[in-house]
Parts: sequence; structure tokens; C-alpha cells
Amino acid sequence: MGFFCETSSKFLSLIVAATLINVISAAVPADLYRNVNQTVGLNSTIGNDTSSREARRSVVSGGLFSIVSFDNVACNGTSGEVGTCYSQAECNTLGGTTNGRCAGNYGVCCTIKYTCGATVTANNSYLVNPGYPATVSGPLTCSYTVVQIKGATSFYLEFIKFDIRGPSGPCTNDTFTVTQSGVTTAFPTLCGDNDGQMEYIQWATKSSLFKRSIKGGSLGGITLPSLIQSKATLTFTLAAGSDARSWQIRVVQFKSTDACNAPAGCTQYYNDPSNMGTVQSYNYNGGQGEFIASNSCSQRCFRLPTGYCSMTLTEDTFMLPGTAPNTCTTDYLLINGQRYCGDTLGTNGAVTVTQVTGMNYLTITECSGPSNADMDLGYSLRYMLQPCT
Ligand SMILES: *[C@@H]1O[C@H](CO)[C@@H](O)[C@H](O)[C@H]1NC(C)=O
Ligand SMILES: *[C@@H]1O[C@H](CO)[C@@H](O)[C@H](O)[C@H]1NC(C)=O
Ligand SMILES: *[C@@H]1O[C@H](CO)[C@@H](O)[C@H](O)[C@H]1NC(C)=O
Ligand SMILES: *[C@@H]1O[C@H](CO)[C@@H](O)[C@H](O)[C@H]1NC(C)=O
Ligand SMILES: *[C@@H]1O[C@H](CO)[C@@H](O)[C@H](O)[C@H]1NC(C)=O
Ligand SMILES: CC(=O)N[C@H]1CO[C@H](CO)[C@@H](O)[C@@H]1O
Repeated sequence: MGFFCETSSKFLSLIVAATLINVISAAVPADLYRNVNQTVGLNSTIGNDTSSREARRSVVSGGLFSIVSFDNVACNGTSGEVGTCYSQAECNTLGGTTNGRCAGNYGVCCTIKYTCGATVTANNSYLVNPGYPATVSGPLTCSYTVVQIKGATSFYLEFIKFDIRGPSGPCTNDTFTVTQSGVTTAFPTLCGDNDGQMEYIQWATKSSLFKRSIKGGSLGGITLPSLIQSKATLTFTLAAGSDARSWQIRVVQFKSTDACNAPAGCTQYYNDPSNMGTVQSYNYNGGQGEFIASNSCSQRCFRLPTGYCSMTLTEDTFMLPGTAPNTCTTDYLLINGQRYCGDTLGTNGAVTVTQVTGMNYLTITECSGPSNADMDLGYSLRYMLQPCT
């Protein structure tokens, strides 16, 4: 999975670059820092570099020195991790690691990693287990507090590495939860192996609260995940045992205008530009895992670009508790208002998901009950968007 959302950020870094060897940046009047785009009292020209793959950069050159500003956008670090383009000083202040350069060498690609007990305030940062990439054993309780960044309407967790003990029905020995005190409609408790999986959590904003107040907290009979108010607690709880566990989770906070921001109520959002991909149940683990009995429902959503009206879902594996077609009680995929469960998706392993008028995304809803006595695998489905006819 993994994707890259190219959007500019309103947060800027400013640095002073000497254009003559002897100029010291301390000599630059403070005003210059604040008025990059305004007349700066020098003969200045504003240069720019709007290469879409780089931080947008503008340079105010004033004879003896230049002031460079660039957006704090995501960058690819040399280690392969995604960072944020900051000045070296800002990266140091944030406790980040320099991971290559960006903004035409004026900035550093700064990767920020948080471990247990951390308060997560930086966009595009990572949550790791203590000592990562080394593994940890239990017992261990490890929490992170994700704080809403100004302007963000959701946050996204990309499970780059997520390997804890698996379920036996529900997740009991090891768990990963997203909670906020006082919020009862929690997100599904996860466990097992979830490398490459994702989860979106919506912040409570004026607009999302207003929509909930008029539309209610459910959609088609499904209780939507809670809205989280400004701070979320993410907790790994590991049972005693020396077996190896590890995790590395990328956290990105999205604004409502970001292409990768999930629509309200979506726990997952698939938006691959190729209009196709794979959707798998949590802990599917390449067919080695087992469906998590989370006793909840959640939505997987699929971006529907202009010109597309439906998608086909084709099973590689489909095995949910229950017997198709009429006895799907607590465990099923809800597609076009119909429940699918058992050992085959539909009658021949494929169904077409149709557009609800006016919606620019498609949804399927996964519901699971409190147990999985048969240790069913879950599902791995290929989706392909279909043009309107
Ligand atoms: C500076 O000017 C550019 C081009 O006019 C504009 O896009 C950018 O938003 C301005 N930056 C600030 C900090 O005002
Ligand atoms: C600033 O610009 C004016 C008019 O464009 C020019 O006459 C002058 O020489 C410039 N000064 C410097 C320091 O470049
Ligand atoms: C966080 O970073 C992502 C990826 O660069 C960007 O799309 C998003 O707008 C940023 N969030 C905020 C609140 O600026
Ligand atoms: C980062 O790497 C990914 C994958 O190679 C690529 O799609 C993306 O455009 C790169 N982003 C930047 C800012 O270079
Ligand atoms: C917890 O883990 C132990 C050791 O792997 C296992 O024997 C036991 O069945 C698990 N219990 C539950 C409730 O998952
Ligand atoms: C001063 C400068 O370099 N301006 C350039 C900014 O970018 C535009 C579009 O690429 C160019 O046309 C300008 O010359």
C-alpha cells in the first residue's frame, strides 16, 4: 500500500543563505523573516522553484544574502522513510533525524520517530516500538497521544510494520486500540500481523460535529466510528511472553482538501491512481492469519474518480464465519445493502459494487461478531473501478 499525497503546506521554513562568503545571517534584520513576499527594503527579486516533486521554494535575493523559504511538505528520506522538509535547526528542535536533503538543498528531509509515552505533534512522523527495528516482548503497555494539528480533519495510520500476537476470536493477548476517554464507540481493536494495512480516524471538527448532529452517528444502519476530540490515545498492550513483536506506524494528519483525506465515516480509504488494488481483512497476513472478531462494523471506502460509477470485487480468498447466502448474522460484508458471508463471495466469487447517487466514493462495510470458532481466514479481494456506461 502506501501512497504519497502531494499538497502544499501553509507551514513554511525560512532560512538565510549567504550569497557572499562573509555575510553572517545574524546581521539580517528580523523584519526580513516576516515579510518574505513583501518589499524587504532591498532591491529584491523573488525567484521560485515550483517543481511538484519538491518543496515549493522562493528565494528573495538582496545583494548580499538571500532569504529562502520553503513549504514543510513531505519528502522521501534517503532511508526510504517519509519525512518533512524542515530547516536543519527546526529538525533538531523537533528531535528529528536528518535523512537527506530537500528544497534544493536548503532544507533537510527530517524524519521524526516517537516511542512509548510520546505526544505526537509532527505531521508525517512515525510511531515505533522501543528499540525498533529490534523487537520487544511482553508484558508491555505502550501509549502515544496524537494531538490534532491545526486544520487537520483526520489522521491516517499506515502500518508499515505491525506484528503483535494474533487473535483467538477477538484480540485478547495483544491489542492495539485507538481511544479517547469518554468515547465508547471505539475503533475495532486490532492485533496480529497487519503490515501494509491502514486506518483512518476522524477528528471532531465544527463541520464533522454539525454533520453528525443532523445525520446521526450511523449510516445505513451501521454505527460509524466515533469522532475524536483533539487528542487520541493509541495503545499497544502486549501480554507476557518472550515472542517477538514490533511496529512502525506512519502518522499523517490530513486537511479536508487533501486528496488522500478519507470521506467521513471511512476506516479505510483506497485511492490508488491505477483505480485497482487489493483490500484485505485485518490480520489476513498473506493467508496465514485469521479473521479478527472485533464485534463491530467499519467501512472500507474507494475513491470514485469522474467517469467511474462502480467496481468489481473479485475474491482471492473469502472465508467469513457463517454460511452463505441466508445465515449471515454477525459476520459479513455489506455490499449494495446485501450481506455476504460464508466461503464464497456471492455465487461465483465476484460482485459489482454500485454507486449511491451523488457519492464520489463507494463503500463496503465489514461487520464481525464476538467470536470466530472456525478460525476463518477473512478475505483478500481485488477491486477494479469500472467506467460509467
Ligand atoms: C508568496 O507569494 C507566492 C506567489 O505570489 C504565494 O503563492 C505565496 O503564498 C506567498 N507566501 C506567503 C507566505 O505569503
Ligand atoms: C536598486 O535598484 C535601482 C533601480 O532599479 C538601481 O538604480 C540600484 O542601483 C539598485 N541598487 C542595488 C544595490 O542593486
Ligand atoms: C500533512 O502532510 C501531508 C503529506 O504531506 C499533507 O498532505 C497534509 O496536508 C499535511 N497536514 C497538514 C495539517 O498540514
Ligand atoms: C517518493 O517516492 C515515491 C515512491 O517512489 C514517489 O511516488 C513519490 O513521488 C516520491 N515523492 C517525492 C516527494 O519525491
Ligand atoms: C494467549 O496466548 C497464549 C500463548 O500463546 C495462548 O495459549 C492462549 O490461548 C492465548 N489466549 C487468548 C485468550 O488468546
Ligand atoms: C523570478 C522567477 O524565477 N520567476 C519564475 C517563477 O516561475 C515561473 C513559472 O515557472 C517563471 O515563469 C518565472 O520566470
